[in-house]
Amino acid sequence: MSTPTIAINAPAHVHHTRLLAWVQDMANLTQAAHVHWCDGSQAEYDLLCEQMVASGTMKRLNPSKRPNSFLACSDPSDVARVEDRTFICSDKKEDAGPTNNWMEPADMRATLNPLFAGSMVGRTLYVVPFSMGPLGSPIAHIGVELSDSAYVAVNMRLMTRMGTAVLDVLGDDGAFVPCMHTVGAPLAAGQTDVPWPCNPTTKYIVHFPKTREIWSYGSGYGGNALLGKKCFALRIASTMGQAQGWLAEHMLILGVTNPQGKKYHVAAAFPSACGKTNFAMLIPPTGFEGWKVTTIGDDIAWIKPDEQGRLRAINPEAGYFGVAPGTNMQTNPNCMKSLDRDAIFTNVALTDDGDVWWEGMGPAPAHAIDWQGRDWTPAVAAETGAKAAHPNARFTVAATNNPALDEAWDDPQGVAIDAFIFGGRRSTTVPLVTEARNWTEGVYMAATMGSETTAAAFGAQGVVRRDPFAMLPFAGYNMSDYFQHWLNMGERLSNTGATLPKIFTTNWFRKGEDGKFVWPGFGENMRVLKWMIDRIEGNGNGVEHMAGVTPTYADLHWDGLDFSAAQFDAVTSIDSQSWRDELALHQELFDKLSHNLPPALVDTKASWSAKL
Ligand code: O2Y
Ligand code: MN
Repeated sequence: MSTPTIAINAPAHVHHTRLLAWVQDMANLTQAAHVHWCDGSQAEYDLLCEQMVASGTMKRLNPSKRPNSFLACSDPSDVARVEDRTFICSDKKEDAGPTNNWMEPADMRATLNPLFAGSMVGRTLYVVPFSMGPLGSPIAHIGVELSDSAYVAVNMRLMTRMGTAVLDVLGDDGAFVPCMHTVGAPLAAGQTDVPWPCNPTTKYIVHFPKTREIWSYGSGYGGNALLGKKCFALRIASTMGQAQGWLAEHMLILGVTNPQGKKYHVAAAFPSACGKTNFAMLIPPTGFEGWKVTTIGDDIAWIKPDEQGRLRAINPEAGYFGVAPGTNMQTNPNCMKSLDRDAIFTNVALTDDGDVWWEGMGPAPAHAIDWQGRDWTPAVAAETGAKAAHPNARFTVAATNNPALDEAWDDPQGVAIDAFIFGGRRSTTVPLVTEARNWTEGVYMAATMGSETTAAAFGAQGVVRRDPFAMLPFAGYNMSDYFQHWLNMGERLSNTGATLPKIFTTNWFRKGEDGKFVWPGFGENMRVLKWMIDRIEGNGNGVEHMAGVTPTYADLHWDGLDFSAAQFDAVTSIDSQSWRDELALHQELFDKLSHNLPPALVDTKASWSAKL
């Protein structure tokens, strides 16, 4: 049965035949009531926010406390990325690998087509053209998201370069990644909408790497719906990087300038809950007068070799979608200042004076409305454990609000990377910082990095969950092939004679016998960063051990911090039995990833083992 043709209202200046045909096909498939092409203007943003305030999706916060800011609260069934509903539909199952959900592409299309058919009845389809990376940058790529969520449209304006200028760069025939999104909640005639439409039972986040398409059904939240972020910038982009010889990584990028004015750039991968945004916005502590840390990106890096073989990185995003709980003026002052205005908060609490609050922000208000719209008081919380904010509550804010934004954050050429850092969360075994002796050893360290689970997240506390390169949920192809791609990149670049970035691992989370963290973390991580720079400059010392090079107490700069040699030993010592156990766990990972596992990694493990 044929469906009515929907008027797509394309702007007169759009002559991109494939884009127009795709928008027409998708409008017909979803039977959207209206089609709106986003121009990315402030006026459009303001209007969409006003409409969402009127419909109950968002509340405007008190303008005298937090100008031009809003609170959205999601359906309780729609609060985080859904990894078990995320699929990589490569032609062959082994190309998705054992760490991804897979379905045969034709079967997945047969599943999705009836779900998307009529899915936007009664809703507006927003056409959201966006650039991941500075407009026109040789490292950037373009996507177009079609979504029936105004919340997605306004968040995409904060998180990406979005609107008419992107269509201009796309021209009549430019390449774009089609990103199809519906909340999966069509509105029948006369049916009243809910504040957060979504499909409470059916969700699919689907990637087709061969055709570079994304299809997302049923969720309006975060990484499930803002398709430029994890879906495009990591899963699809990692497959593009593999094919084209570049890297799409789950990494922050920061600049660090020493008192002499020399600047370095570091890209760092940390799994969730390891302080990634805090590190990206670090403020050098007492004892580091004259040092400056600036943010290029807080979550994702696209890294391509330039003509000299140097790796140059851009942040493909233009904003931050950070975790609110735990963010405060001590843990991350730059982030808090970024949120003073022009922010969208999702699933935090609303205070009686029209501001926001979350656990770990500062003193609790006497009363608030929690993220589910219920009364919340500290007494209720003490009695029932009720949280005012959801633990995965988020803020969305443009990067330009960050007082520590790097002057090169929008440079189309990107910044030259001097070092990669891979960090895990381990209470034992892994030292505060270790430098890899060569690229292959660095790839091994990154491939085997792990974090201890927290009870809230995974049911069992203290179990080490391997998260290679912090990419476990984000690699768009087989993880062993991804390791090989990193090894190939290293070989290719060293063949050009270029100096490869150094590779380090960090672990800020070693605990003492009292069960408390020993390393103070936050701004004090600057001491570790300085040691890395000393090593890059060839004037930093360290001791070699079975797993790389780690500084001695004397090798770090201690001005301004009272930290004893015994405490330092507690965060850097190598315990042979713990490392034997650790290497046995690496073997478990390698057994799981045995298909195409690079032999160079097996050899590195053997060489570490032989040194024990
Ligand atoms: O739960 C979500 O949808 C967001 S997950 C996220 C958001 C920003 C940065 N990183 C992440 C992540 O899971 O790594
Ligand atoms: Mn992330």
